Amino acid sequence: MRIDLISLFPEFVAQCAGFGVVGRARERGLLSVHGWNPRDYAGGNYRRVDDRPFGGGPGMVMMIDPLRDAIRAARAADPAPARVTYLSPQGRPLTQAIVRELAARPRLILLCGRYEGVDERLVEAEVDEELSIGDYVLSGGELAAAVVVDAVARLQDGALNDAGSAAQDSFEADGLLDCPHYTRPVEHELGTVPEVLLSGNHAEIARWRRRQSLLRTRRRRPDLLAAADLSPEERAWLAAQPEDGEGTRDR
Ligand code: 9WO
Repeated sequence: MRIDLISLFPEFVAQCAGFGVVGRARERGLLSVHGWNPRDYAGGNYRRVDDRPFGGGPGMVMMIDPLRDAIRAARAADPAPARVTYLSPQGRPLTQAIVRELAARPRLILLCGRYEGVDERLVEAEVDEELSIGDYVLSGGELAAAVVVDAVARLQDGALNDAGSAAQDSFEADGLLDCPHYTRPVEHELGTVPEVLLSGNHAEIARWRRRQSLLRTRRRRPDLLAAADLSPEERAWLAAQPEDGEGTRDR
């Protein structure tokens, strides 16, 4: 997959994509990340990319032409057509289902705004979809773009060392939260590893993990539970469990 970033700080996102699973995906040639800085396409002695908002008010708005020329340069760098995705709080909320859809495309062009935003005419003419990573305001779209890059990179074939690990993600599998994890030592002053995990009985372990996921999802994210892919047996089992089935900590 090829990802083009339109950003005043493209190296910021590229840096985020330099470590761990994403960095390895790039080393393995599964992913390339290219930055396009509107500043490089801005005219005049001052290379202006922003100007004051019509109608008044605080802050600045990103001008059309430097952004449009940067987007055109990114498009022209590869013959494959690409949609332009704008990261903004006004976008469609990002989900793992959308991540899967993005990860299957050959190319992404991610547009990162700064200041108070981008001239709406540029959005109308060039942007194909708007995505939000959550209901909060950042100082720019770059961190949101880095989130998208990370989430799609790990789904590229061969990015994860264990082929099953992406499929085992609870969101991937069925829209449930993940179960708890434990490693050595078995006995610790903070507690003991649940016995079932030491039993070697893989069917029992799978059932325990699944039930932990169900309890956790009900306690922490009942909204997800409503949409999750549960069997009638699982729904019945869960209904029979007390509501405080996941310990007493309030989280
Ligand atoms: C700035 C601002 C100032 C006063 C009142 C409201 C305001 N909204 C914004 C604003 O949305 N600024 C954005 C900064 C302009 C586009 C890029 N920026 C951005 C993207 N901030 N947060 C995001 C973002 C992107 C994706 N998901 C969550 C947040």
